[in-house]
Amino acid sequence: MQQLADQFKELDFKSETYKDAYSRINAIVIEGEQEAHENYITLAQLLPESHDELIRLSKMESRHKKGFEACGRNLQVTPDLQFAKEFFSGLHQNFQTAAADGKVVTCLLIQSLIIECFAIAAYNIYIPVADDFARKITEGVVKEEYSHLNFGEVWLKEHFTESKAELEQANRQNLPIVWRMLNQVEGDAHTMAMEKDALVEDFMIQYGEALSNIGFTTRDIMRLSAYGLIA
Ligand code: Y39
Ligand code: FE
Ligand code: FE
Ligand code: FE
Repeated sequence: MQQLADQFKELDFKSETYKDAYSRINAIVIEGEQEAHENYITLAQLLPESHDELIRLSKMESRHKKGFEACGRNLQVTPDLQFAKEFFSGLHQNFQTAAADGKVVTCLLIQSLIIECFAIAAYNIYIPVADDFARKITEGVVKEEYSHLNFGEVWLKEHFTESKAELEQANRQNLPIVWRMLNQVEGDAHTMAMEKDALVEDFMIQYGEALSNIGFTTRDIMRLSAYGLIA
């Protein structure tokens, strides 16, 4: 009943409650897009044969960032970028370490699978409850996120046999971090009419599909997904 009541409650985008939640969620998205931009530049260096395509993806990410900055300005919200940096620090650190070790499979799992699936889930859940300005921006962005996820899927599928062990290990290390991140923003997401259950469900569908496209069996996917639960 509470969910039904929430669903029909008008969202007041100008209220202090909404804007306070937005200052953190909007910052997370801006910081996420900035880090995604940097991550694709790093990946372009690690994968010379896909250099130009990855630079193209990195440029899309900076356009996404600009779009979401405009969404914040539109609501007269100042993004809490310090909060957002801390929010991403676990995945950021793991990506940096993997890149320094030349572990491209781990880098792709973190950015092109986990972070892209997180973005797709969040944007899909946000679109129906966004203000008109942000909805149009987010609709354009989410289409491109699917192409980023696709890059990771295609590369990892082509290198599945030799990547499998590293993918399992990177999944075990990073999936629990995503669960902790979701728990951290559950309250703010709720204020914006985005329910955690819906975010988790959408994330697991995207991530499970991606693992299946890469070559994992249903049995593997169940096992890999279970690491989210122990966060
Ligand atoms: O590839 C991308 O563009 C991803 C970086 C952007 C991350 C978006 C993270 C969204 C999480 C929002 C959490 C809301 C509950
Ligand atoms: Fe509620
Ligand atoms: Fe993006
Ligand atoms: Fe992306």
